[in-house]
Amino acid sequence: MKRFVHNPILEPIKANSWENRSVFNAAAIYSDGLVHIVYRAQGTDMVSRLGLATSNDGFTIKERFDTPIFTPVNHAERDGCEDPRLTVIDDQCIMAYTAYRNHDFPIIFQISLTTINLTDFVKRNWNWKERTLPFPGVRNKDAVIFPRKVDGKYVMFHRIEPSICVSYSEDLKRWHDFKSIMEPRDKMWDSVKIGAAGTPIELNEGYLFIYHGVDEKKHYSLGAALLDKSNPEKVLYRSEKPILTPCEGYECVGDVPNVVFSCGNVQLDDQVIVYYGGADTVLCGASYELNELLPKK
Ligand code: BMA
Repeated sequence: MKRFVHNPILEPIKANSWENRSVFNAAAIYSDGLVHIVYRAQGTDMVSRLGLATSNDGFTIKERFDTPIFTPVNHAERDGCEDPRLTVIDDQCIMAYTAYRNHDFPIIFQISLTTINLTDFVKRNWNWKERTLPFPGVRNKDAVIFPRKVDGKYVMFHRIEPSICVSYSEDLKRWHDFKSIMEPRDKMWDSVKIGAAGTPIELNEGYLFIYHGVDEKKHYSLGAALLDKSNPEKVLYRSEKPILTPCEGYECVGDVPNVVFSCGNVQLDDQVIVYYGGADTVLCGASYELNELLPKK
C-alpha cells in the first residue's frame, strides 16, 4: 500500500486531557461527501474514548472535534470503549467496539454493539441507542458488522482467539450459528492470531476483507482476503504476504511497538483508503488502487 505522504494524520493533542496520550485505531464511513473518521483516544487516565475527525478527500484532515463523541457509560466498559468499527445499513449506522474493564480478574474485554441513525450521526446529534453485549462475559474482540444482510440476517465477524469467527442475528441482539471461518497460518505473517480490520468492501469479484495478523515476533501487519459475494463465510483468497507491515518510525516506536492496526477503510472512486493506528500512538493512512490489490486473473 502507499502510505500517506503526511503520516501521521492525527497525533495526540496535549491540551485535551482525553486524547493527550494516544490517538489511533479508527473506524471510517463515507457519507454526505465526507469521510467521517471515528478514532480511539487515550488520555492520562488510560481510558479509551472515541473522537471524530473528517476529511473531504480521505487524505487531508478537514475538521477535528475537541470533545469525545462516545465515552464509557456502564460497568462492562468502565476502562474503555476501544477499536470502533462502523457499518451503514439503510439509514442505520452500527458500531461494534471492544468494551474493556481491567479492574476485575481476569482482565475482561468483550464486544459491544450500538447504533445511531445516520442522519443523527451526520448532524452530530449523538443519540447513540442501547449498548448491547452479544456474548456477555466472553473474551472476544475485533467485531465488525458485514455491510449487507444475508438471508435477512445481520452478519458479524469477530475474534475469539486466535481465529476470525462469524455469527448471525435477526435483531442485532441475539446472535447464533457461531463458527470459525479463518485461522492463523503456520510460519506466516498471520501465524499467531488474526482479526478483522475495517468493514468489508463490495467489489464485482466479491468482498474485499482487510484483516490483521500477528506473527511470532508480535508484529501486527495487515493483509487482504476476498470473500464470496453470496456467502461471506467462504474465503476465496488470502494474501500470502502482508499488504502493510510496520517499518516506518511511527509504526515501530510508540506505546506498543511494531503495530499497524486498522478498524476502518473507505472506497473513494478506484482507491481503497485504509486508516490505521501506528504503534498504538498515532493515526495514519495508506491507500491502494483497486486493480493493484486484486489477484491477477
Ligand atoms: C489488539 C488490540 C488493539 C491494539 C493491538 C496492538 O489486541 O488491543 O487495540 O492496537 O492489540 O497493541
